[in-house]
Amino acid sequence: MSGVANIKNGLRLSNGLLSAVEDDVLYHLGLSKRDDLAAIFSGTKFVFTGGSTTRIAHWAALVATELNITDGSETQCLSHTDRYVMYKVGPVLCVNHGIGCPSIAVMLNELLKLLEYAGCQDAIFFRMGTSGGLGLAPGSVVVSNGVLNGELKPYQIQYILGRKIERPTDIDKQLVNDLLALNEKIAFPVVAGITMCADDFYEGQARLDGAFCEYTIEDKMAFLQKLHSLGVCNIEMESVCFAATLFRANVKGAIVCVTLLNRLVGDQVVMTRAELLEWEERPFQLVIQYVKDSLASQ
Ligand code: R2B
Ligand code: URA
Repeated sequence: MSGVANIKNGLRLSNGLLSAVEDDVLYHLGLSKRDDLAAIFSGTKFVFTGGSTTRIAHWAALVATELNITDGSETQCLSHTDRYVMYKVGPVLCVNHGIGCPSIAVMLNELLKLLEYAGCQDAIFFRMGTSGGLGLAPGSVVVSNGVLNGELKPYQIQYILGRKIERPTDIDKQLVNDLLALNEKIAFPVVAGITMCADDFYEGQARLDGAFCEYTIEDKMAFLQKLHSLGVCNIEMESVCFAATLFRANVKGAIVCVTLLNRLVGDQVVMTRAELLEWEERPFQLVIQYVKDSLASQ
C-alpha cells in the first residue's frame, strides 16, 4: 500500500555541497541566489502548481480576486524563461510544471532551492490538475491518498549514477482529510483515492488510441479493472514525482485532480471547451477554500 503519513512541515534539503556554492543559478526559472529572493518570495505560504502556463496565469488572477489582493502582482511573471511561469499573489506562489515527471522534477528542484534561499520554510504545496478517472462521473475531483507508479508500486524510480533508486511517495494524511472535510462547501463531487502516475498519456495509461498499441481491448480492460479493484481512482502523469520529492524535502503537499473522462468507458477526451474550463477550475475551487479557511484561522 502507498504510504500516508502526518508530515511535520519544514523544508529540509539534504545537499550539504550547496552551501559551498557562492551563486546558484536556477536556470529554468531564470533566477539566481544572487537575486534578492527574500524580497520577492518571502511570505510564501502556499504553492499552487499545475501543468499549463495559461491555467497558472488564470489561477493567479483568481487568487487575487479570492483574497482581495489589488497590487497587480497577478500580472507580473517572476520567471525569466519560457519554461515555466510563476506569479506570487499575496501568500500564494503559482508555478506551472509542464507535462510528466521529468518536467515537474526540474521545476520542484529549483523551486525548493528558491524557497530555501528566500527563507520560506513552511509553504504547503498543491498540485492541481486533470486526470482520467476510473469508475467516477467525469468532473469528479480526486484528492490522492496514495500514489502508485507504472509498476503499481508506491515509489518514484530515479536513476542516479547508473543505479535505480526508489523513493517513497508518502503524502500527508491530515491534509487529505482537511481537504475532504471541505466537501460541504463545494458544489461538485470530491473523493479520496489512490492515483496512478504514468510516464505517458497513451500506452502508459492503457489507451487503445495512441500511435502504437500491442495489447488487446481485453488486456486494457483487465488492467483498468485491476487498478479499480486496488482503489485507484485516477491516472495522471506527475503525482509520483510530486509526492516523493516533497516527502523527501519534508514539505506538505496534496494532489487534487479533476477527472475528464471515465477510463472504464473510453479513451478519448471529448468534453466541450466550456466543460473543460469549468472542470479544470474545480481543484482550484477546493484548494482556495482551504487557503481562505487557513488564513482566516491564523
Ligand atoms: C494530466 O494531464 C496532462 C496530460 O494531458 C498531464 O500533465 C497530466 O498529469
Ligand atoms: N490527463 C491524463 O494524464 N490522463 C487522462 O486520461 C486525462 C488527463
